[in-house]
Amino acid sequence: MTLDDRFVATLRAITGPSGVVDDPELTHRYRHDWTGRFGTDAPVVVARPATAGDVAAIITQCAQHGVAVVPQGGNTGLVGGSVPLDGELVLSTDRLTGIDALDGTTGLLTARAGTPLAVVQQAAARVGWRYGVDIASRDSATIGGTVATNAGGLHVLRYGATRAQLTGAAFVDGTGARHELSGATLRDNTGYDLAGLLCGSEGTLGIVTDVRVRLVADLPYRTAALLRFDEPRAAAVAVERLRGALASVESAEFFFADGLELVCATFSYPAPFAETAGGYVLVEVADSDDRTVALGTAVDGLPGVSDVAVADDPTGRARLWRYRERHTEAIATVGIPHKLDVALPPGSLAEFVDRVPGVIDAVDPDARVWLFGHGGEASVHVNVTGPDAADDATDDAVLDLVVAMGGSISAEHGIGRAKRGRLDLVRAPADRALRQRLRAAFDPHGIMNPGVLTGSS
Ligand code: FAD
Ligand code: 2HG
Ligand code: ZN
Repeated sequence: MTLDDRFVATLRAITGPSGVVDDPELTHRYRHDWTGRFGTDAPVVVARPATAGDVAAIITQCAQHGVAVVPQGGNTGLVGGSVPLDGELVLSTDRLTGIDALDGTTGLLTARAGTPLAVVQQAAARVGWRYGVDIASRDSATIGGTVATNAGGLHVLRYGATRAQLTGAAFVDGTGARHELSGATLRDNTGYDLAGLLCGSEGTLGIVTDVRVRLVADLPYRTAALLRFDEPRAAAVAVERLRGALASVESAEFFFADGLELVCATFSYPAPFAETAGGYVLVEVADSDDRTVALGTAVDGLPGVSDVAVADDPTGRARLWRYRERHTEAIATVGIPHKLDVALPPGSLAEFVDRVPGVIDAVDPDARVWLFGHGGEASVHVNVTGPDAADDATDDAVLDLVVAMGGSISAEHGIGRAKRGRLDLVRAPADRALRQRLRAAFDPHGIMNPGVLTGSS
């Protein structure tokens, strides 16, 4: 059904006048994704409920009238899953904000879904804890969005992705029914883990309205080291070794000289070393004692290291991290990127890094390839600039290589619209059918983000 005036009036009656936006100038930011690859110029209606009760009332109306809904948090997703490309209603969580419970003794925190991740992190720090997930989009990405995508990021190696932090959640399913999933305990083994199921559901099972997470200890000693390798391949081999080298490793990231040069040119940063060539590894350790010496020993054991920069104070560490964290923004200045966020079986990162440029060159010799990511877990962000936004040839070539090597077509960003046609590569028919039945159990009317994970959820 189209969103006619009568339905919009119904929404306004639920949310109040400021809770519905349909002025095209004001809806622009809800209609286009962060990458610029996915978006629409068609008229769009955005509902901005301020309470979980209003979310339930809106979804009830949508279910009754067959109106499809795209949930949206910070709209920083990188797979086109948060924008309304087929006339859906956008349900934004931007008024569902705030920390509702925070216990500095037990390390449990409850936040409303639209709360920015950075606000959750700061709240945890105020009571002497940390939140285990960190991503560069922390200021805009919401805690609900990180649940819906099962966001990974920079500390997965030590603390796991979002699913590992979640002890409970509240959500509204596709019929408008509200569900409270406890979360008052650190352990809960009473049957199906429904909160865990919401992680990575990409808005297809319902709207997450509240999130309960466990916090992690705030470790006072933290050291980061940026390593340069003359040989790019040596960096890819080394970054994978760091996972087992030290118990205190929190991040093991990698990138290459072309990405570093682009970051430095885009943001006018000085180069970290006299020479810019080869591959780079950024490793950070954290513990209750200083682990700098142990980190030095681990680095000494890595073949091919040619330069090292170390920092153990917040400013110095941030100076090293900016070379890695700002890749996404820097690449966006080159053109609309094709983003393939993939994982390889452990031990095969170097082989993938060797092979992927040739595979892309064979399809599009003018394309530029940028490789970086969470190398400690063989998780790679293959960014391709040059091909038209709608041209999937290079995407397909990269994903075919990943599948041939036994990898995963998404390590952390999800499937969204960008990869929905490729899920069949990695899911057997019986598996796909089971997932469809599960989806239908939460969303019997098929209104929840129907454009993502389609056909193969
Ligand atoms: P949105 O983009 O608004 O939505 C993402 C998906 O979740 C959509 O399918 C949407 O429908 C659904 N959704 C959103 N909120 C809800 C809700 N309350 N209930 C149900 N469904 C909902 N991701 C990583 O995993 N690791 C990274 O390191 C990382 N770094 C990034 C760096 C940059 C600079 C940028 C721009 C993005 C990065 N991302 C990363 C991607 C993105 O930030 C994450 O996927 C994030 O979790 C999305 O949160 P969001 O609130 O912006 O969600
Ligand atoms: C990161 O690790 C993010 O920096 C973004 O997941 C990756 O831009 C990308 O492709
Ligand atoms: Zn990432």
